[in-house]
Amino acid sequence: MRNLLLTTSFAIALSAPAFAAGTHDGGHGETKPAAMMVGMPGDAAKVDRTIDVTLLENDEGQMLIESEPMDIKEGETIRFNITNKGELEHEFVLDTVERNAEHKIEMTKMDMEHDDPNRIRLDAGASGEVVWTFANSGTFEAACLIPGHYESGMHREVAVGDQMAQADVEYTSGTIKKIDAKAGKVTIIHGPLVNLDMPAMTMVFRADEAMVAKMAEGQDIEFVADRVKGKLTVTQMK
Ligand SMILES: [Cu+2]
Repeated sequence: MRNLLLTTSFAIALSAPAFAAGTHDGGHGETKPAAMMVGMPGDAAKVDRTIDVTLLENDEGQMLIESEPMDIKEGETIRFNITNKGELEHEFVLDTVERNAEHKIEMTKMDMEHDDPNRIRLDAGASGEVVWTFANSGTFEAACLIPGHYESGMHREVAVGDQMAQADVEYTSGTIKKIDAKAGKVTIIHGPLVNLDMPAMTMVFRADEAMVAKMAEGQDIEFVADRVKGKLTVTQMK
């Protein structure tokens, strides 16, 4: 028995992240690191931008985490504005794919309601927020770890880093349909926007004054668009 106990606590110690220098919370006896790979709790007064997130089930039996692509710059503090529009309880957890997988297994053994800053649990119709600072670049995950939900589709990639910006920017062809110089908006009929994970369509983009000055309605362009302060914006054009 004594041996078994020792082995168990040894296994728990091993599974904790190497940099777990952090605080202890009552929870389920696990050491909670102050700083996780995915980052740390953000300062609500220093939010860089807000990402709206919807948790829901659909008629096809899928459960989804819907939002704009979670492409985040290293060091950015994001307010995830989360609404459960489903009929079931859901949660939103930010972590590494590996740790989510571990916690998912724990959740199948016991449906634990955690109170950690990287996660929130919402009743049907409820909304809430998670403010998080992404300190490290890498690929992380937003997920619902309630048994069965992850498998039904409740996970979404969170890409942190400027790998995308530094990679060869891919220009997309488009035709300018309409310009609203005053509002700083242009409507572009465009091909697929790979970096934004968007198919070909006609869409309104923001463009600054200098960019608008180079544009004319009916003009065929090659351009790059990205999210700037949450708005789709033409950042480069040729
Ligand atoms: Cu769920």
